[in-house]
Amino acid sequence: MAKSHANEDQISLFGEQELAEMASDPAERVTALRREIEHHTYLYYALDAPAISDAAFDSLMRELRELEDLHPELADPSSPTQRVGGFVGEQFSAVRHEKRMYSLDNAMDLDELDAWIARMVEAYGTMPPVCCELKIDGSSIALTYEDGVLVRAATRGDGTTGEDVTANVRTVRDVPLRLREEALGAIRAGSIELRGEVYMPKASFEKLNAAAEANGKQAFANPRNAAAGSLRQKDPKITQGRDLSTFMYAVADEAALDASGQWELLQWLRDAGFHVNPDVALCETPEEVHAFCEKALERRGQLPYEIDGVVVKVNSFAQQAALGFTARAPRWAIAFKFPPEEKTTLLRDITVQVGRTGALTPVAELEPVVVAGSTVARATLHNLDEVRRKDVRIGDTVIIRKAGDVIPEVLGAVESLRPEGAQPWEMPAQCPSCGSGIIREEGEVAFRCISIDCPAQALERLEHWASRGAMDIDGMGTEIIARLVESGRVSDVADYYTLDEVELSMLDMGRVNKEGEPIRLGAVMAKKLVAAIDASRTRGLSRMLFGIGMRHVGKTTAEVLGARFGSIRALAAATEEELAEVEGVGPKIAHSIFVFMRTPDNMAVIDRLDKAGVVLEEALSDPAEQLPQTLEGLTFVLTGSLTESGMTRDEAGAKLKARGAKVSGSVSKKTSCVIAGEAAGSKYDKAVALGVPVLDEAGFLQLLETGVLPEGL
Ligand code: 0OW
Repeated sequence: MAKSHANEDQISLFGEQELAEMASDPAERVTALRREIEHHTYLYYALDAPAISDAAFDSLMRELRELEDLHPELADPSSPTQRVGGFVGEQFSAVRHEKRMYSLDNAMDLDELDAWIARMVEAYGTMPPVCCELKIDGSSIALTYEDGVLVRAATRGDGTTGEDVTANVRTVRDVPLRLREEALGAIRAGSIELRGEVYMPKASFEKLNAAAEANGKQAFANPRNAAAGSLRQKDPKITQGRDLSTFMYAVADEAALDASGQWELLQWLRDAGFHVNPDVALCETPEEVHAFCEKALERRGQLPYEIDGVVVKVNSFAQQAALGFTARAPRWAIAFKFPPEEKTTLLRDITVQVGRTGALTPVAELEPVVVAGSTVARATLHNLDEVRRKDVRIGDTVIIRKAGDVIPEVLGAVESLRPEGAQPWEMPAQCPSCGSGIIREEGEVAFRCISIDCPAQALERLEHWASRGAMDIDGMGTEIIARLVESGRVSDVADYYTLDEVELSMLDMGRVNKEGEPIRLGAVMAKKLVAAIDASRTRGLSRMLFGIGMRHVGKTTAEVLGARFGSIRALAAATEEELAEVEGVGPKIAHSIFVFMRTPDNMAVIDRLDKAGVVLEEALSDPAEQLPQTLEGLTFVLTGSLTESGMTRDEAGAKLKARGAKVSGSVSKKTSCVIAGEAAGSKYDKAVALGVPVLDEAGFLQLLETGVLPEGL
């Protein structure tokens, strides 16, 4: 290949004469085109200094594609035409990071930043030179190159294990598929791993969300989530369309590169063809660091990408090595986080959302306002206590805050701007989703809709009823339930028992096949489902009481209630006092059951279950059958997992209670014995510290056999 006389201001890598010579030999021409295209990619993305127009660039790409199509023998995965690959398999394979990808300790204000600087001064007598960089609010990425060719891209994951997203990252236009020749000399090993941030520019984020909302799809909360989500697409073509970009800033192992510090590293990254953020400064004094941070904060709104602070790093790699790392983060770096940004806007209305578990949440409907880089039009007001505490009223001018990119918060109202006659807000008397009554249990902040027929809660309730621990309707998964609800065919659990095979087989699954026809559940699945629904009729009262979803009635309480009352009629007839007397059922749970049984909608559903042949009885636990209450008066605590018997903690607890024992969640001097399964945690340590007897799983199983604690425990 002709010697290249690369220098930045030349348009082309090659002289006219050389280009002409290459026209005859396709291999030469292809290689030259690849280098030329990489060169212009470098100028455009790494230096933000394009030398030719997009149209000229596209024509070079077109010629290269045509030549490669004509000469498959010249194929090369690192060619600029090979950015978009095929479908990624179902799962992304796990990638273990040889060198941990640390996070950063935060300085939430200038004082904390100065405290970090003081620690550096203490270590070196004076502030060592530090490199200040903008803290890009994106998704971290690790890129591995072997002999200068990109071989793998991985997400950060938990810092130790990430996901292989190579196919998707190859589509990010400023990620070089091959490092520039000039930079290879500084690499000490054949393989090198570089790290940086993948981000989505603000404009692309707004466009993407507008399109998502237009299609009734879930919008992303912020550009960082959008970047992370775009990296994890199964289809690289979707990633390619998301307009992602990178800023690279680190090398995994400094020993792999001939560079003495961060400033030099960033320069090498640029020379190697990477996109490096231009807003970098090498600072010698704390004042310079402050000035960089203030300037960054001022410019934040104008930048085309989101930043949430400044990263300050000790520049020298030798000094970095001497300072080392804590478990979480390097000692030689700190992230100065920008203070939360605040704006005012009009509180147009307060609406109420009904969550999947029936909780009613007040929501502030705002005049849209841009806060910390993204538009805010709604913000949760959490609950009535919060609305009262902040005393925000419809029509108020309110103060909104967003700390970085997290959920916006309503801080309060500007009283002096309050419209005449604005009244304190009241929680509606009925559930906005179904019109039923709402209650707030004492000690609870949330108001809840008490109907089990409430559309907003339908999905959650229907899933719970069908789940393994409840009525266990095999195959009745979330997608099918969602389609049954959306088709209006099922709105509460009793509806399950009215479904027939034919209509189920026709259920529209909300997707279309290649011919654009709706995909339906089908006869085979419908047959299986109807059989599973039938089988669920005879699960018995306890499982039904757990499945119907009374508040505070979990699996164990349902079992105790089933054994004590034997039928839904007897349970429904019980007074609050009778309920509260049952072992493990206190006044709060008794009240919840009592109110539940006196809500017409709920009894209507139970009547329909009864008529549908769902068994609502079960054999009373005959006191004579009761096990000898040999553990009466003893209190046990369970910790760790009972791997030998596979018993859950609930099941183990029920077995102890069946022998008269009490089971508590925390260890104290009053604890009679701690059952410590595998990987027992702090409760075990506390038992030892307090001298509380401990039984391992084998000892526990023996206890269940004999019904008494081993001698001398
Ligand atoms: N987000 C950034 C950024 C940066 C690394 C090197 C070792 C530990 C932190 O712009 N400019 N420089 C670093 O340096 N990290 C950054 O982001 C980190 C990655 C994971 C958590 C932070 O977001």
